[in-house]
Amino acid sequence: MRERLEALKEEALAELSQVSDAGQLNDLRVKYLGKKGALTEILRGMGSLSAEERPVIGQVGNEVRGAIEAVITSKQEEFQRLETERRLAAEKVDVTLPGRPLKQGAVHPLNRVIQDMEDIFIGMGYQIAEGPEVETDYFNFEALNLPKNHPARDMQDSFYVTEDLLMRTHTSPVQARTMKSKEGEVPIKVICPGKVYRRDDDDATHSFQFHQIEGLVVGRHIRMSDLKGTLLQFVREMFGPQTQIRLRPSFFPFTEPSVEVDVTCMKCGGDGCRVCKNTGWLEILGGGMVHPRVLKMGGYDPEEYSGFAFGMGVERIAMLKYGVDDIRHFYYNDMRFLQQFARN
Ligand code: 2U9
Repeated sequence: MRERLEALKEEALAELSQVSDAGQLNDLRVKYLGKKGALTEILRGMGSLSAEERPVIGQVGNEVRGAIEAVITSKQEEFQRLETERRLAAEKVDVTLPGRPLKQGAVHPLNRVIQDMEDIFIGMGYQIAEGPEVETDYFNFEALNLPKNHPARDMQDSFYVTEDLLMRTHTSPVQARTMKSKEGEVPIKVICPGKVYRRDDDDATHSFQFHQIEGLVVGRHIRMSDLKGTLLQFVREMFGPQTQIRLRPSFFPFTEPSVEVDVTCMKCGGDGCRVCKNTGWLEILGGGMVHPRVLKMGGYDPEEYSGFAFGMGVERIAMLKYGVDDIRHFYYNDMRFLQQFARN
């Protein structure tokens, strides 16, 4: 029996020395050391041994098992090491390679114009107010002196959500809400930037959705000259210190008197060109003294308080400032267009 065990050991070690992968190694473990393996098979014959021989052969059996196991373990470790080396080589990263360049984003030109305008008005002591884009009939029209039969309330001109709710057609309801929430306190100095909606066919100068910035000042002794000075300061910071303004009489339901405001053409400096249709002026603003009825509905006694308001379209100003000839460029998100506004 001892000879058979020694022979098994020699055979196993010889076979193990030829093994080239973990699968083969496991097969040999089963073959020699498994429950139904060759070693067990031989040791099963121990029953026929004498009491003296049994522990001796048992010892030899253990030595043979130990020798085979030792080789299997060391082979296993070797295969594991090779596998780790293989994986490390395969997954190697060259940290010295230059990185892939990340494209840097840029603020959208409309947001940039809004930010510039906000900065100018903040510099004059204004606060920024925002409000909902889905508005009630009351704040969008009624509180702004646009009564029920007013043509601007035509269903055809606005996006109605229900009979009483619509997409706001201007940012003026934000000022109306501001007055209500201030509960008669003065002064009010706010600008309201945001999206507005008109039911219109899109073309080069119209969009069903666009942006406005409107302003409202309410206090004691607020006069038309305050509006004029404010707007002059604004356009000089926005378009350059040589910019002039020109006020023409106009009409809005929420202001009385009302004005349309022209600025020196920023393309030709006032000499006359294609952009200003040879007038030297561009119309970019509207404004006026807040209508007494609007003050009253906002909770301010028009005998005691007065105010001015103004409004402008962000797209129009951005188009004039950057020489963009089609409003739709702002909404296509074409990188070739947007990239031109990146600050380097
Ligand atoms: C309240 C009181 C008065 C807001 C005003 C304008 C004149 C105006 C348009 C210019 C071009 C908007 O983008 S545009 O279509 N706006 O001319 N907006 S006064 O007057 C208000 C608003 C709210 C409570």
